[in-house]
Amino acid sequence: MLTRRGFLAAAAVTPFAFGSVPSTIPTRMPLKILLDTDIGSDIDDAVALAYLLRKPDCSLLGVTTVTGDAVNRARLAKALCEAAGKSIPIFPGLETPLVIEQRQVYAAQAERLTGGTASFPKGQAIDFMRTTIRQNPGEVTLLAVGPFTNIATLFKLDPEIPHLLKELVIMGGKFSDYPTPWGPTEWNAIVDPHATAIVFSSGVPLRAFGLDVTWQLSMTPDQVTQKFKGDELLEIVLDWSRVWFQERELLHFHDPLAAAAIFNPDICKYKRGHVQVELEEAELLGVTHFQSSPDGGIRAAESVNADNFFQEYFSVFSSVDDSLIGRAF
Ligand SMILES: [Ca+2]
Repeated sequence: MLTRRGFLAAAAVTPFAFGSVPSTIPTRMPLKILLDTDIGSDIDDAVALAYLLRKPDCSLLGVTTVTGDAVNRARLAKALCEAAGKSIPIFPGLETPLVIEQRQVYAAQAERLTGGTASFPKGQAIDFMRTTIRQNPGEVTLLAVGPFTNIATLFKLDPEIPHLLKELVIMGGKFSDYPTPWGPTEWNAIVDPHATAIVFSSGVPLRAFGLDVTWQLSMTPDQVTQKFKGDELLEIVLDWSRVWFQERELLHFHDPLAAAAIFNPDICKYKRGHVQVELEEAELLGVTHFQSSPDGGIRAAESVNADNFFQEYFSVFSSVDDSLIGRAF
């Protein structure tokens, strides 16, 4: 008979041998993640980072920031990492798009930060990503949830990187006609359209979560206030969300969906195809034209199970009221 001790030992060695194991035991080897983020503008980057920091089988190898005010974005990331008791390498990245003017200049949520100014390595974000991926060939998932300037620059600098990644997972683009307020455009894709084009044509194993799907996951300020209480990280995010809610009525879980789907891909259904990025028509720069194809290298989310997403997201925060988990908002 298998004793509890034997069960735990066996589960640790052969993690997939059992249908159900205690939640304190990782059910698989930690996944190696690099996060590239424009934390500090939309609040959802912080929501995603809190999840990654609490996810037991997430090995967060580092955080790079992108778009204007990159140092303040790094400060925000550092504040959450430190609150989680984790020492994560953080590098401010590129602040200017490859060709066009920067439209995302400030990290507004940095006004909520207290304490002194931290210092960060300067001009090393791309080298950091490159070195980390080369040291872990085939093992790193690069999660990009901001405009793609850093990623495109990395791919241009070292064209082998797309083939050394386990996967590039992005929040960006729009891949159906699902109604959203800005027509066919999506912010991450249009802020640096030339970078977006480089990423989609790189040949990297790419899973994309577009605005047409992420738009379907949202909470009101009251719901956020209710749900984000009881966990230190979520309470920090709740404080920062007040800056966001000064101008917006909802918190959409764009970036958290991409993060959660790394660990639980079945939250979404996907369609395979090719993406061509608009670089000709001035009004449509950065629009992502999706074409279905069974041999396409891009998997774009085409639907999301909201109940399953919220279940996965809040499951990592042990202090959140279980009775509220699994409700779609
Ligand atoms: Ca973002």
